[in-house]
Amino acid sequence: MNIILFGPPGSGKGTQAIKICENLSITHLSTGDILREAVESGSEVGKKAKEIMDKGGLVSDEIVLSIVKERIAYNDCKNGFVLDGFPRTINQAVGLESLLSATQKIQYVLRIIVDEENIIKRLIDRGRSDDKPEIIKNRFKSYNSQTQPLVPFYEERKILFNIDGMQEIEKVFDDIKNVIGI
Ligand code: B4P
Repeated sequence: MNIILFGPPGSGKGTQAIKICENLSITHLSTGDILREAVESGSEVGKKAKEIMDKGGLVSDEIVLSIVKERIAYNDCKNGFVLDGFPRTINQAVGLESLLSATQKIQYVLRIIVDEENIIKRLIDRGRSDDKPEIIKNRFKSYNSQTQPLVPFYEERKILFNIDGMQEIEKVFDDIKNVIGI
């Protein structure tokens, strides 16, 4: 099974991706985690990414697509994967369609819905380096202008499913299990 987890920053994509992957024994691909690892390693990609992530912007489509292209070709993705935080722009979504092979179709795009007030509270409580009020504001701006347009894109393909993300973690997971039939 191949799944995309979609939603605003801090909606719980990473939290639910871990649970889905454990349950189905499939691979978790988080572009946020991969980019943070690149930042830690101090690589050229990491240096470019850090500047943008520190401001709450989106890393370039070119960088993100090349990371996903490389990673999705690994053997551990053959049985299925959860894309967590990718795609985040129409360009990335179009790029993803062209790099998936005929046997690697996306079956579900799960859109986790949480309102802004709840998210701000969650992120402030988490306290990651990009969870500061000014940066969170910019992450929302990026989401609304660049990522939100993916909703009609996936609605047209009839694979978008809305999940109420303002419930306890286990309840959110129960709703996901119902949608994907596990
Ligand atoms: P990400 O790492 O994707 O992070 P996120 O959107 O903030 O978090 P997520 O939705 O996964 O929330 P989580 O489960 O952690 O992105 C970080 C940055 O990387 C971006 O701003 C961007 O710069 C860059 N980037 C990543 N992908 C990119 C791409 N494709 N293109 C360009 N740039 C990209 O949950 C948050 C908190 O809420 C946690 O503390 C969790 O415990 C809590 N929580 C979760 N579910 C809850 C629930 N049901 N109730 C209460 N709390 C809950």
